[in-house]
Amino acid sequence: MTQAAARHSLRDEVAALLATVGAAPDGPSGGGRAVHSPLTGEIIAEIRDVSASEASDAIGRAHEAFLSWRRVPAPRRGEFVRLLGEALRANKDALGRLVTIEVGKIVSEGLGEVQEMIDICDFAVGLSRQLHGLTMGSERPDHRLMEQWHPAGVVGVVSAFNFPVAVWCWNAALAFVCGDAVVWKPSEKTPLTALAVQSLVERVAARFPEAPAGLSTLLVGGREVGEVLVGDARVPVVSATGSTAMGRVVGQRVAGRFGRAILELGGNNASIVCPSADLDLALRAIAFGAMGTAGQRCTTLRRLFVHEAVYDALVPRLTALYASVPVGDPLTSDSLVGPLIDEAAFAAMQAALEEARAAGGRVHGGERQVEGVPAGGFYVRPALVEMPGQTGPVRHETFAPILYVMKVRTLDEAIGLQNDVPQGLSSSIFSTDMRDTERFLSATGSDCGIANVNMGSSGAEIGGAFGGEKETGGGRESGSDAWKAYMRRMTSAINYGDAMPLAQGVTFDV
Ligand code: UN1
Repeated sequence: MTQAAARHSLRDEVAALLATVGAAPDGPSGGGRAVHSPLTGEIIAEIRDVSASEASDAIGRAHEAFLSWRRVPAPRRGEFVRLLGEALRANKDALGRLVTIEVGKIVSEGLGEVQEMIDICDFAVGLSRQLHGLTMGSERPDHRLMEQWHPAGVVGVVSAFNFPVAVWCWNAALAFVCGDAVVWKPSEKTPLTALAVQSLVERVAARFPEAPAGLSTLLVGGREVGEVLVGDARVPVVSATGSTAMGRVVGQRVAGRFGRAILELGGNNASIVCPSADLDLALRAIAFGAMGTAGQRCTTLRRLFVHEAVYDALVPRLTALYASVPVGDPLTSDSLVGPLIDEAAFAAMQAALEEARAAGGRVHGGERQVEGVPAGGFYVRPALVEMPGQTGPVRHETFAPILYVMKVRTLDEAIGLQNDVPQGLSSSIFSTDMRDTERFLSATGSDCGIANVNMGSSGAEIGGAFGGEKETGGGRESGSDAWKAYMRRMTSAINYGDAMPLAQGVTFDV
């Protein structure tokens, strides 16, 4: 096939996939935003941005939708999410393939992302019958003290390119069962998967009598559109995923109007390998954690602390894996590492590697790969960098497959180094000694939102709360009781007696 023919077919395939999920190709098309596939760099669609005033109008409609959706019983809202999960199941292959083409993930990870959406829908369906509050014993006679959770309002979701649809679904599935409307601003780099999902939601909503127009809204656009969403007081909850720089702006803006921000920002995730570790297992977990999704997960493993007793047994094997891992077209089944999202990501990776070299790092891999990969994409060999210490680029998140490896002498030293960065998302330990693992999970261990044992830092299940501390932003999404952030809590004291005793023994006899 000639290159021109190949180019033509990728664009055609995207149009066909969008049609499969019912997204009208003439939706917001014909506009000025060119969407590129990282596979080849080619333009796969052009779509139109919404204007700031269109965004504001859409928020108004979402607010109206909330006013009626909040009256629909929660289990019935759960039924809506169940149907969304069914639609996702039916369209898993098409949507997963679209994720691969728009983001560059390998096929298995594209499908995994859709599975994550299905999983959170299932979770939310169950949750729709468990939006429970507490009843507390009152200190006053003939009184009851209780709390209820009520829908919060419009939830704004700002999502990143690397999980273009799953992270929306973490937020949206919970928000829908919680009685909220959702307004979504996806990454500028990945509007097509968002269009596809929006189309599925609209199809479900069209068959669901209680679903009001405006329950789920997609706002394709750039920074101005995001600013409208973040600044609008009709949006009480803003859930934003992306860089720490973005989160710092969003968090302050939302706090300035007393809204609630759920922030899921940069990670600089670490694993510790102890002397007792199962090295075969550790090797596989580290490989997926550091190289999976071409190092473009917020949970990607970026720092590895290896005890000196096992350093020479582990690191040469890891280096050999790095040299042999298949990099290439993510649509083919033998690739494990697809392309970076764009040229800027490649440039940032090269700059970080330069910095690492200047700081005394020994770099294995990291160069652009052009042989055996589609032309036009930014395919790189994953880089493993043996560092003399935790300096320079090791302290930052570079969204690329770079693993910094450092030798440590004790677990205390490893935990200290692990925690001594501004970010606090995910972490893990490899050890078969329960004293190591319990210490790692204790209050004096990992300071991250996620701390795993004998597994990597990435690939969390939806059942747990997801998020991290410090510059990661402190928000929690997905499972456990993360739903509470999408509701408002009402505390009520009820006096069913004849007297009117005051709390704290206060007297006020009028
Ligand atoms: C992200 O990269 O923003 O834990 C989300 C994981 C995935 C989600 C990552 N379940 O790696």
